[in-house]
Amino acid sequence: MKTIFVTGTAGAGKSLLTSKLYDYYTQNGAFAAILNLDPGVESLPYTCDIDVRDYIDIVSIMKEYDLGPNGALIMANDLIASKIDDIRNEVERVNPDYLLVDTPGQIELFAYRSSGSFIVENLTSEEKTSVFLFDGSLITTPVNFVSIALLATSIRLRLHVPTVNIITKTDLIGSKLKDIIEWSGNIRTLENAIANDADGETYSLVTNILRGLNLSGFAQGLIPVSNVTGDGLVNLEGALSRILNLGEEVED
Ligand SMILES: Nc1nc2c(ncn2[C@@H]2O[C@H](COP(=O)(O)OP(=O)(O)O)[C@@H](O)[C@H]2O)c(=O)[nH]1
Ligand SMILES: [Mg+2]
Repeated sequence: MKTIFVTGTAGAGKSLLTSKLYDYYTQNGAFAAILNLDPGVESLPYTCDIDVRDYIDIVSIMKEYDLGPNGALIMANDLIASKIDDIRNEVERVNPDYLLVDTPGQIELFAYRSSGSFIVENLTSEEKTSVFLFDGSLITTPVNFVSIALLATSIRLRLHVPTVNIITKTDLIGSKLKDIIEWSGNIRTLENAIANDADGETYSLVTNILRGLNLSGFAQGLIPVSNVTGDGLVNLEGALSRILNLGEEVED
């Protein structure tokens, strides 16, 4: 069983991508299953095979502990870790080739509380990877691009798994996609774009951050994907395979 954690900022398209990856693997003859880790979500664009909402109920937490929705979400995410044995048993019963894990809408609840990295570490001992979604509609300026890259790097530090970076919503951003691909491939082009876009103080801060990020190859191979048209999914699957299957891709 190979596990793929789908991460990214709120609204970046994690849940929709999870459903598209599920369809992609299923249509290509692989056995895929979805684990929803978002206790607060109301509707999802797929049917879950394993659902954390079967274990944790936000409304009861709000009532029982007299919490508002945000406090209850934080508590719910921490409680998930205490259900890890049950969740793992369910995953093992289903035992898919590919387990797709949709993470909570608010990524900070998952990545920056100890429960997230605990779940990533303890859900399975087999191959795992993560996909980080750069929301295409948020990274249309070079400064925003660097700030999301910083977040992606910070989350990678927290989760400790190999990560494939992708841009979503490419169907919405038109010719901006070409700029973003250029920024991601060439630090000089990105620095020039920041110089044209930002004041001196911002330029100095962002370019210093950028040099640090560049050393870690932060945006190498940023893959453009549209969850609506399906463009780029084949490239994403190829990149995931290179990590998970040492290059052996699912059959076409
Ligand atoms: N046009 C377009 N919309 C998208 C894409 N990915 C997600 N969306 C929409 O963006 C919104 C948030 O997506 P969702 O998957 O719920 O984001 P999540 O919070 O990261 O799980 C939904 O209305 C999706 O239909 C995409 O690639 N293109
Ligand atoms: Mg979601």
